[in-house]
Amino acid sequence: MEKSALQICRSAYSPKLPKGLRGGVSIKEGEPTQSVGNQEEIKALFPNTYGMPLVEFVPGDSKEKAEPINMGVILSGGQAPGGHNVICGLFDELKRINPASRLYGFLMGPGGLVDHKYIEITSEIVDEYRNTGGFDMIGSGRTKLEEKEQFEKGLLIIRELGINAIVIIGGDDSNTNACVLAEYYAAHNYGVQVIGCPKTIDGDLKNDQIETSFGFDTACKTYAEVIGNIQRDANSARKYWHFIKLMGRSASHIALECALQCQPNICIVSEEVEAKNMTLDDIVTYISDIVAKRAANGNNFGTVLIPEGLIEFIPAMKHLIAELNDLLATAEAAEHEGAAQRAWILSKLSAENAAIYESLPEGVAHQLTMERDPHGNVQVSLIETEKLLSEMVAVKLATWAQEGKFAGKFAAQHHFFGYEGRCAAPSNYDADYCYALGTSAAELVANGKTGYMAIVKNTTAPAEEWIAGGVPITMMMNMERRHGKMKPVIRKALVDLEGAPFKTFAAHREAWAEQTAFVYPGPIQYWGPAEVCDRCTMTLALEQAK
Ligand code: FBP
Repeated sequence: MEKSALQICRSAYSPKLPKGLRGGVSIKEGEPTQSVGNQEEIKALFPNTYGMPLVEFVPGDSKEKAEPINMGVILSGGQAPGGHNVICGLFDELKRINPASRLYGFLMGPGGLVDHKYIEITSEIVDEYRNTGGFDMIGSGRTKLEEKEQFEKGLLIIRELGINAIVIIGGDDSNTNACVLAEYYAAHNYGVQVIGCPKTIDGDLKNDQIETSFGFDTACKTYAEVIGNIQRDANSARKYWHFIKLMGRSASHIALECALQCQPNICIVSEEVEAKNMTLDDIVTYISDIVAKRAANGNNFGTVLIPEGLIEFIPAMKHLIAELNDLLATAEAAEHEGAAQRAWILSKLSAENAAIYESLPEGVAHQLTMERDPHGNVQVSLIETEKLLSEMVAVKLATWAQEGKFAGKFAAQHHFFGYEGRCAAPSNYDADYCYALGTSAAELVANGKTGYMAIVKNTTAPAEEWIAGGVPITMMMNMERRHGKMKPVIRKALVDLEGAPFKTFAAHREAWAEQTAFVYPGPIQYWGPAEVCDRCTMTLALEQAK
């Protein structure tokens, strides 16, 4: 594979490891743990993996004489910068523990385990991918690993390759499934350990034990760079309002972090929209008011950040989507396409939802009916909320202009930043964090653990002071209704409206709306002063500030 000059130099970067993971590693165990909710139900569902202690790695004996470990690794779900470094950390630690250890990569996600598609990851392969973005070393996929038949089929290849442990690198759903798999293999005494690793650019896999999911840092910095560039363009030409949709399937962490970094005129936070029971018209009015106020000061330009998941947080839209989900799951749905589909949907929806559906621009209404993902979710990345909002703002401003309430100009540009950031070359934070997560996961396996997620804490301090260890996945679980059934799941972390990141934003947003207080963060830096190159996200810094 041909490499750019930056890639060549960057591949020589040695990720910084916490003290506890350098050389010989010992394990320190805490008290037994409880799940965050529904303790009795979770305990009954996970009798073999419930209640295990938190663990921490501290400097200790070298494991050089330990038995070789054969491990399989799976990348699950959306790409996130740093995934390759998790694999590099796993590989280096396994080889350090015993050079005869082997690492197998299952191809294209969890499906690779079930379908027995794999490669052996060698030092040549690992060296090719050190500190690179993407998941292309082994590919990723969204197959759900949750059925006993899948677990048993996976076991066949696990036995054939003499694998002792599987590491699943994924988000909340994939780690929930990792826990189910760990419990299943433990209950059957198969002698196969399962360890999870917290990944997702969305930043919604975090809690008291997990400070952040990997990839959030790099993705946000990448988006913040281009948002900053757009803001500088907006402030130079002074003629466009830029409507920028940002990834994040459900939670608004990415939009909020970019707002903290860039100080746009407007940032919508889905969780606030839901909490205040706002309608689409309320959001449009809020944006239009700010456009009008800025126009009155001669500023016919600005930026609006919109979280990708917004549509599902507007209570009325949520009801419409829920009814559409049921409708589209019927056999009859397949008989109607194009214009006929629209008419059929309108004839079937309740009067209230039909009225909302009809009021939407046709393109957006159609986007709401497109194919669901394997988890049954609307593919929000395909819904052009940025265009929906700007079109509705334009209509409102035209009405206000007729009423003499708006005398400015309004011209909009649209952007969607998502895929641009998911495979960016990892920042120093993500490169270091991921390498430490991989090293921790290998140590959890070496110490006989299963049903754990690798964690690294204290990451706002310099990397050598980071604290690596593992958390029992059952500790992060509670029961939630999913697709009509109560299921054990890891709690998804939405934006906390009482948390420091949102409160900081809320304290400044009025000033940012009226003034032009743009910040231009510039590109991620890999070499230079630590305060530039090693800084974490503002979300994490604010959350961890004592
Ligand atoms: P994960 O939660 O699997 O990490 O993926 C998150 C995400 O990047 C979302 O931000 C986005 O909505 C979605 O994936 C897009 O999925 P796809 O890659 O299938 O288009």
